[in-house]
Amino acid sequence: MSYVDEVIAQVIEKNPSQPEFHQAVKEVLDSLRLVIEQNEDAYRKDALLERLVTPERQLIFRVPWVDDKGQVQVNTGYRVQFNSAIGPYKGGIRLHPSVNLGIIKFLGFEQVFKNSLTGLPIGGGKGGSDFDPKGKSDREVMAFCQSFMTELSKYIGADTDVPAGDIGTGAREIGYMFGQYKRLQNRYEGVLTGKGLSYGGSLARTEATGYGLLYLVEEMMKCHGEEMTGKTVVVSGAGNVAIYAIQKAQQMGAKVVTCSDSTGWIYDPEGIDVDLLKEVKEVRRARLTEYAAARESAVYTQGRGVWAIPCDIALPCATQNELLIDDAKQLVAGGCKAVAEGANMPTTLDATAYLQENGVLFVPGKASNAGGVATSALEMTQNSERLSWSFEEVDSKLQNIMINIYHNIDNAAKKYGKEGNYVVGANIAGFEKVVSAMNAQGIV
Ligand code: NDP
Ligand code: 2IT
Repeated sequence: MSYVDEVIAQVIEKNPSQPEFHQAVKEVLDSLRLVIEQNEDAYRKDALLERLVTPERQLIFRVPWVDDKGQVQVNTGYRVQFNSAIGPYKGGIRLHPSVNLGIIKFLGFEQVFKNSLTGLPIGGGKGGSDFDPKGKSDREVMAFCQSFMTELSKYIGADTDVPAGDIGTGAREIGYMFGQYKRLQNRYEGVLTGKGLSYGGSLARTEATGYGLLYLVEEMMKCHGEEMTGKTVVVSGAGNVAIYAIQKAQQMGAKVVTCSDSTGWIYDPEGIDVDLLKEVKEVRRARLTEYAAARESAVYTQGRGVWAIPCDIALPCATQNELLIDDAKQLVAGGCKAVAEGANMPTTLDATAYLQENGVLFVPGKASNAGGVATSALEMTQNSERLSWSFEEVDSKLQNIMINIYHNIDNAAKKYGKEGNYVVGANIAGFEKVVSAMNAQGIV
């Protein structure tokens, strides 16, 4: 059995009931075969792959808090500090009822390669809890965040591990967590990113993941002789990533005709009204039915369905495994030319293969959604030098980072004879830097 197959089998055996983690490891290791085969003996002797798929540290803790009725609730908190070869652990905190150790491990594993691709000095980690912020009062959210941070604060720090937002964790949650960290540690430091602008946040961090996604897509289209103007785009999700992806796509002259949330989706042939979407989701924290109620051109349908709409470009921006093989078939039938992941691992392995086999340009999330964490790293830099850069400065750095990522993954794919396969390109380019740092630091 090849070294890659041996390690994939071991991961499945040693981490039962973690299908998302298995999926992420398979995707990465499968596409690294070309590189690993060239160094198989040395890598095997150093157990390089075993170390790569085993987190440096995994924390699981109890998060008790009191709800508005006086009832004590207990959630589980996680922080997986996956790999610190190239910098402090860095990655978001997901608050969603579906969170479990396997989900946090898949996200942490992906984050290692994503952070490497940014070119910035950040290692990979991820955290979260099965707490559901939906329907909770601000006081309940604060009680949860304070309890979560009371435990987490022992293991993080500006030079150790710097969490940020993800599904269910936005500016409100980051604020409560930052306040509690400062109170417990008596340190005012950049321990979290995605902070509010009044206490050390970076301009453009809110927009960064969605904007970065479009900067990369625009560069890719340009390199394939296409421009964004006039393109029809379908987007899933209606959260932080989706909202700013829609906004930037429209600024580039494309028409975005869909968005979705966990209960249904919108088809708006006149183009999504971003201001209305922001009002419904960011201010009212409401369902998309309220968007449809306020806009005549919009049709709301319960359940899932955005991939059935014919488009030039599809941007999955909600969650993992939301673009399945039948969706991929619909996209191809509808003339889709490019799929770029705003979410982490939204496309299943068979759907990815189908898109690639049918000539669709496909960019994996670890490359195309790296703008969020890259801008988090820029927030860390600003915190360290106790300065704040202008929106334009951060945005132009973000743009350069995304353009560089595209060319790096494109070149890595070409170098290994896989031109146009950005999955291979992203995994190889991300891997090379991490491995070089791991090798230099000895067996740790
Ligand atoms: P948000 O919580 O802001 O938004 C998530 C959106 O996806 C919401 O519209 C939500 O619906 C929908 N959604 C979440 N879970 C499900 C589900 N199980 N089924 C259907 N719809 C779902 O999160 P973000 O926008 O921050 O994150 C979206 C994706 O992007 C995630 O995969 C995240 O890991 C990834 N990501 C985020 C980055 C960031 O900087 N925030 C950076 C890079 C990647 P509803 O409104 O009903 O809750
Ligand atoms: O998946 C991700 O890259 C994020 N949720 C952002 C992480 C960060 O540290 O900004």
